[in-house]
Amino acid sequence: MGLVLFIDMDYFFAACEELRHPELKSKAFVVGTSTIAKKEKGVVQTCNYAARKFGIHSAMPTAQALRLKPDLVYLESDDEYYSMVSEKVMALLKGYGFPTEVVSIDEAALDLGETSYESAEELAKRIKGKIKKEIGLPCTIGVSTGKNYAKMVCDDSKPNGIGILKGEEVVPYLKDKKVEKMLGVGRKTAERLASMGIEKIGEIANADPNLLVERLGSFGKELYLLSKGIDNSKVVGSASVLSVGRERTLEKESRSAQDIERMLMELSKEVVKELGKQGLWFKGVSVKARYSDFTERIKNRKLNNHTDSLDTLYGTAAQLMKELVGEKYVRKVGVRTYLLEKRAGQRKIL
Ligand code: TTP
Ligand code: MG
Repeated sequence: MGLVLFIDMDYFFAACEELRHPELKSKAFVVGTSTIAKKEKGVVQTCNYAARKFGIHSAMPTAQALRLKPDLVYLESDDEYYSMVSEKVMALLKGYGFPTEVVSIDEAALDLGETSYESAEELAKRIKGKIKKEIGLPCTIGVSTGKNYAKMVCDDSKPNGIGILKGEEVVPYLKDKKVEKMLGVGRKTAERLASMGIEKIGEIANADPNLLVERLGSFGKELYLLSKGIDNSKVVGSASVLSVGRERTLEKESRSAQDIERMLMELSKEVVKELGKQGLWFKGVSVKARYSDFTERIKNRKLNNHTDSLDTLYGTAAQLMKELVGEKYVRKVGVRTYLLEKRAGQRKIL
């Protein structure tokens, strides 16, 4: 049986804070994006379990959290630090050698391939132990026949747990769950389903698949299959190469858009060719200008989707470069792609 292991760090930002401030462990505290002076204006990003006991949770206005627990400790979010800890966790996970998808800052999915539930559970225990020992953080792991199911059983096993959901248990397990529990079902989809009289996942399984497609497009089909225990989602292993780029000195220093754009096209073509060779596509574009006084400036843009299109790369690079070309003469230009992923085929739906 092909199995997926899904891991989600427990109360992640707050756990990172406890790691560097152990004295916080005994106190109820929240992490939020506002400064301490304006804490009442923001929302809670996350909080430790001591605060959760008072009903405080992610996305709650901080002002409300303070009403529930007046002596609540407030910490301002430190994204850079959490990203650094996240990178350590992800590197540890990738070290096991399975295709590994970094799903978010504190979640990842590992494609274990054909294996038994016993070996998967054994592995889950080892991973959990290693993250605790080497990084010092708690996590929860779910194992099932697909990414969606593994994530759901992971959520249900929180905190500090391991949950195994076997293939034959999936359908009964889903039956009475709210549709929102399914990955990708947000408020809008939930509302559309509600208008069809569907609130539980088991009701999706009994609905007319054609009607689901009519109302929800191809996601309707996917949901229908998921509700029947068929999870076609793939674990998309992230690329080991972090970026692919090219840079080159202009024949003559220039501030003419035409000269620079010609070079951008040349570089973009080379980058797309290299990406093609490695079977990658990109979501981030970055350009660099080095000026005649040897100073440099870089501009980045994140696209909405991954792509391998030369037009998109060149078009984005040219737009970004416009912001860098002005008074100063440019000597050298660079085009770089990042947020790379192995190119996926069309998402497979039966
Ligand atoms: P989650 O994994 O959803 O939450 P968590 O790790 O804090 O708690 P749990 O033990 O239930 O997994 O999110 C990961 C981090 O993302 C979380 O620590 C803070 C951040 N986050 C926000 O900034 N805003 C939000 O609304 C949520 C839900 C999370
Ligand atoms: Mg988490």
